[in-house]
Amino acid sequence: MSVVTTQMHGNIAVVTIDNPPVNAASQAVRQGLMEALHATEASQPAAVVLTCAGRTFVAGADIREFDKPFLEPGLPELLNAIEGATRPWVAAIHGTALGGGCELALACSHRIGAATAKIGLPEVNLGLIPGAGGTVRMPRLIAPIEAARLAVTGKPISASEAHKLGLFDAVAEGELLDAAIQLAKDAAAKPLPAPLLTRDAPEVDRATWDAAMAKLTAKARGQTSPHEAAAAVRDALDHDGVTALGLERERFMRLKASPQSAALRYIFFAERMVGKTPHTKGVAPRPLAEIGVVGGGTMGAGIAAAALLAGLPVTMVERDTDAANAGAARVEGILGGSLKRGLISETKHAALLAKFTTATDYAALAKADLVIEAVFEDMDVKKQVFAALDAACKPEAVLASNTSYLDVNEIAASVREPARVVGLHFFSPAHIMKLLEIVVPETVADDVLATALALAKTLRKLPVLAGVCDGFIANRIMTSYRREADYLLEDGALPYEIDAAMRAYGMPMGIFEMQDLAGLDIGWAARKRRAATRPAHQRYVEIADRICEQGHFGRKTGQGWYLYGEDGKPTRNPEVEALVLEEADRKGIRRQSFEASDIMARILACMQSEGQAILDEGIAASPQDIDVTMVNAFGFPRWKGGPMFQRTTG
Ligand code: 3H9
Repeated sequence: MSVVTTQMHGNIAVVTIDNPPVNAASQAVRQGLMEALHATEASQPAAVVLTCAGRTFVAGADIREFDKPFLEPGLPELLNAIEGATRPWVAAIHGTALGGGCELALACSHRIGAATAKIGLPEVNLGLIPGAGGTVRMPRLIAPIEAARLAVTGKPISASEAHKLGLFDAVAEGELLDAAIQLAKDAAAKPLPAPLLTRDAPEVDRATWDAAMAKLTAKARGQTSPHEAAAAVRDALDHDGVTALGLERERFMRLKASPQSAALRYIFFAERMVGKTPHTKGVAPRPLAEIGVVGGGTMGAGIAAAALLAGLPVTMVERDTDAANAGAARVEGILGGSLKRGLISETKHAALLAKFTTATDYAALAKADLVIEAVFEDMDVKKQVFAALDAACKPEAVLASNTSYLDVNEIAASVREPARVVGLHFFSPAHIMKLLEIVVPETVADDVLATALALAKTLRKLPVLAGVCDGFIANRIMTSYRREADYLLEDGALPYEIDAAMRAYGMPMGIFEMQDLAGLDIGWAARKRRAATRPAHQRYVEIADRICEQGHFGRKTGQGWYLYGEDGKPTRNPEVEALVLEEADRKGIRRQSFEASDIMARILACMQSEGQAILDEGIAASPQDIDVTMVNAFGFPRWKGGPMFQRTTG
């Protein structure tokens, strides 16, 4: 069947695109639309309604075609032709009209959205700018700064906002198609609006514009596409429509060939690939109606809040009433924050709290379908919790550990039915961080794994599957490059230099700032735990231990790798710098100076060799699992794809 079909509804032609899953504007769709345009230009219906089958309006150009030879007709030519139609074209938008889909809607003479529709120009997230007139037509339809906001931030907007801005002519109250046909009939009775491309661009004062763009691009760090998008919209204001279209095209083609766009497209598909495993193909997950959480500390409370915000009832168990109350206060704090920021309504806030209970007896978890343990990182403590869960929970309940390092095989072996144990490693703050490492013990049942993946989907998390080893994917690699950063200290760099090199590379934070933020005591405890099993030949740097021995645990004690004043800003810590020199001296190391690029080369090489070891041992199934983890757990710059992707680009 053709991906584009036309049917008459009275004297209105309804053109439908049907190209699952997201109606991407593939060559077949472009070809089909061009034919539909020619046919309707010949048959002259009163007007044309353009709609999509399935879950969404066109969600963009077909990104998979970007690496293949180009095939006619191009999207820009098609959209110019649609804009030149002699009959009104009404885009009837449901789901998400994104990128090329939004540009297609802009080429139509009218736009109507379902109340739940979203529209936007997310090309920047793929290292691109809109390439089919989005930066040129949008500022000729809505306020130019709002047009730039869409193109620079890549964030889609709701139907009501689109209506308010003038991007939608109407929001459908009932059936979208009926409302679109009505709008088409009304449009047919009036003169056609002038094509956007032929309109004059509004004047925007240069200083106002520059200030607005500086604000919009402030978070771009090393990513170039947001700056390019701002410049493209500016071009569109400074030139006539046709000239601006040519400039936009040149910019788009240059960016499409850029390493940043290659990396961003790679990570887009990688994020959709991970979390898929042949083990769960066709396997039904177990029910997930009630969740239990053991432990009300930062992690337990974050996990409970994440589950509540996803609509799941949660019972939290703590060892005594005081701890349960403290856990409840943490959860309430998180939900209160969501209310304050307008993310949830008063009614929803009250409904979520009504679904939350605390208890001090494991018997309260008797009905839970899945329980996540988030207690102190100690194998004996974990085993005690699992023994209690084994006794209290129903036999089919899934038992999960939020451990970030410990041997989940050993935890699984400690219960009567090891097949129901899985690792669910959340990242802090658990209600915000998208990544969820699903740690797969040898004994896990396929439907338990399917349940863990189903939970990730319900919580809108990004699941990555990891095998069992010390630290799994994320913390194993982090431990390894933290160690390399320690070697760099002794070899000649100072903490602030290493952090600056990492930030310059595009990480949000350096490794030492990050440790100060998390608390140095956590890593210290882990190092003490591993001391007995550390290979004798392994180089060991004692500087972090020395800092901890003095009671300095980072930000929370006002001192760590850095000093923290009243304003909380880190400043260089001379004591630490003296300690670094002392340690190097004690070991007889001749310190040398490092450029930022040398520092990053060593850290990156270390991430890559640990990543390769993780692949060789089968802990991660693919380089994509490692890259998605590094980008989402530690802010490895998305526009560099991840450490493993960097190997392929040289
Ligand atoms: C563009 O338009 C350039 C133009 O300005 C100029 C051109 C000249 N192409 O995310 P999901 C696949 S650039 C190909 O899991 P959801 C996706 O890989 C584009 N494939 O679903 C997945 O495949 P699989 C601008 C695509 O419901 C499946 O569809 N547009 C595309 O969570 C389902 O995707 C964008 O950047 C595509 N464009 O979210 C929008 N999009 O099943 C990108 C998706 O094999 N897309 N696939 O794993 C999205 O943001 C989300 O997919 C969307 C749906 C919100 C639409």
